[in-house]
Amino acid sequence: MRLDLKKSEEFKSRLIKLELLVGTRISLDSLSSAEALSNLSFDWFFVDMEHTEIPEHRLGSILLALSDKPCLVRVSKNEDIFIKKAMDAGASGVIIPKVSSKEDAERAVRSFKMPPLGIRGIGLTRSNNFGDRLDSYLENIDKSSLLVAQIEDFEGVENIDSILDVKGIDALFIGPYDLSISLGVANKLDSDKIKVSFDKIAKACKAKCRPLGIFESNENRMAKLKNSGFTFFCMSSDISFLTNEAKNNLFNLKDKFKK
Ligand code: 3PY
Ligand code: MG
Repeated sequence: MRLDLKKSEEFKSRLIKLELLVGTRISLDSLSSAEALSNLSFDWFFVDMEHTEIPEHRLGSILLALSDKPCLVRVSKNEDIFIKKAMDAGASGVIIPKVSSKEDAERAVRSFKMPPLGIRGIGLTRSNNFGDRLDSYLENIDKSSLLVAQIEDFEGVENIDSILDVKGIDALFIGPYDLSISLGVANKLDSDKIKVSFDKIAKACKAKCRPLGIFESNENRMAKLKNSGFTFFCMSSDISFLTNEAKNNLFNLKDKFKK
């Protein structure tokens, strides 16, 4: 299949223009479920290589199954090898977990950008149709690829302005669960400490006109977050859609038989 660079360009431009974009998380190592979800009207996919069992060698196939839609791959670690392989496999961009400081952000940029800004090497891979359109890939690389830093600890919140000042960081994405643990309020996502941190991050992003994303599935909470400046959302995940639907059906069925 020919990878369409236009879709990545369009996604980046919509994200930068702070349009509301809703995606979901791909956590299952299943081509069928990825393909089935890609037929729905999600704007993008969060392909999670950090907290899933998807093996590195399956990433290319998962991206192919999702290939009508822009995919941001959350790499398992802020390391050049993972970033390079995700981009080679045809990702529209990468999400880097746990960016806590200016140095972490600079490290990610160095791995993501090609020389002279960084060190990413080029191969004849799916990203450029195995060399067939290498020229246009290289010409359009800045327009069509996204680097997203995940903020998920109190250091990241403290250092938010210096992280945003690192040239090459296109957007931020909050990891609420890790952040809650780091703030000493594990899984208490409604706590004041979390609210204060979200506010600080949202204000910093607004001041610098940068897109801000988060995991959120609840419609009302999403609306509130949108009002405070969040623009892109990762709603639920393949595994949650599966288990929530199973739970509801089972509950309804058992309820009926009780009557
Ligand atoms: C977080 O909430 O920290 C996450 O990264 C969830 O995957
Ligand atoms: Mg996390």
